[in-house]
Amino acid sequence: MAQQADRPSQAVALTIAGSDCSAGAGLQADLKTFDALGVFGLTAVTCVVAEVPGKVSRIDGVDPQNVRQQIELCLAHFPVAAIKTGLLYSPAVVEVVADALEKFPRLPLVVDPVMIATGGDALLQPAAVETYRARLFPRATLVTPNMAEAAALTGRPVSNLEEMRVAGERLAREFGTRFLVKGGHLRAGEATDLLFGGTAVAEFSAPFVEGVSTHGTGCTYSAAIAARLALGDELEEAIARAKEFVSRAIGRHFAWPGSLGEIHALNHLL
Ligand code: PXL
Repeated sequence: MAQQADRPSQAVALTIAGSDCSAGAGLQADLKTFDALGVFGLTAVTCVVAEVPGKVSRIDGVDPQNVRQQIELCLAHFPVAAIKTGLLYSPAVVEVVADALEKFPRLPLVVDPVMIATGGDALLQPAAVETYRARLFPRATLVTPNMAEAAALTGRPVSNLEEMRVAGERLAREFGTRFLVKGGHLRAGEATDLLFGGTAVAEFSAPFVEGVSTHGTGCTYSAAIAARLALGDELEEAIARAKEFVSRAIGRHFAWPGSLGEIHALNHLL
């Protein structure tokens, strides 16, 4: 059926994530990213975080049964073409996410295993890591740990490209899933990420931008990958375009004078 010009159709993506009141990370970053990439974003809220960049002051979980219903309603009523998960907060939420997705085994799923805020505050209940391993990693299309998360998942230090390689290969093998280990600033002037679990390791690099508070970079990156998957990209193409998008969002970040120094936010506007 032809679309009417005044009723355009749009690809739909769902983020299952926490709320960041400062709106640089969490589901707010995901929605801004979906918008910027031309994808209609749905949200299932897992927890509400009172925070500003560098300081988490409180987290309250949403009832897991409510999270389940948010996901089930979204999936029953919208043509969701890709999903990303961000902060899932507790083992019970990880369980209901895995349960709710069982009926949709082919839906592309990007799992950003958010554990710790950029400023160092804990976000995920530690017991949830086991649930991720048992229920969500094997189901994921792609898992996107940063170096700290890759270290937590393997129990070994991950602080250079060689250690990223060892960790990524091990994780991809253990779960039979693609893993994108995000390197941040390792090589002079470059931010390099490595993708495992395919026929060869793929590398994604972009210029490193100095001196920017990068709160929300991981959220934005995984949301952009999910958006591009919803638009029909193959995985490596989706990652390459998402990397470009994040780099631009960092490069053209906003800055405001604040009482404790300058405050920054990624710029998701095209
Ligand atoms: O950037 C990680 C992250 C993810 N999700 C929520 C957050 C944060 C960071 O602070 O608050 C809700």
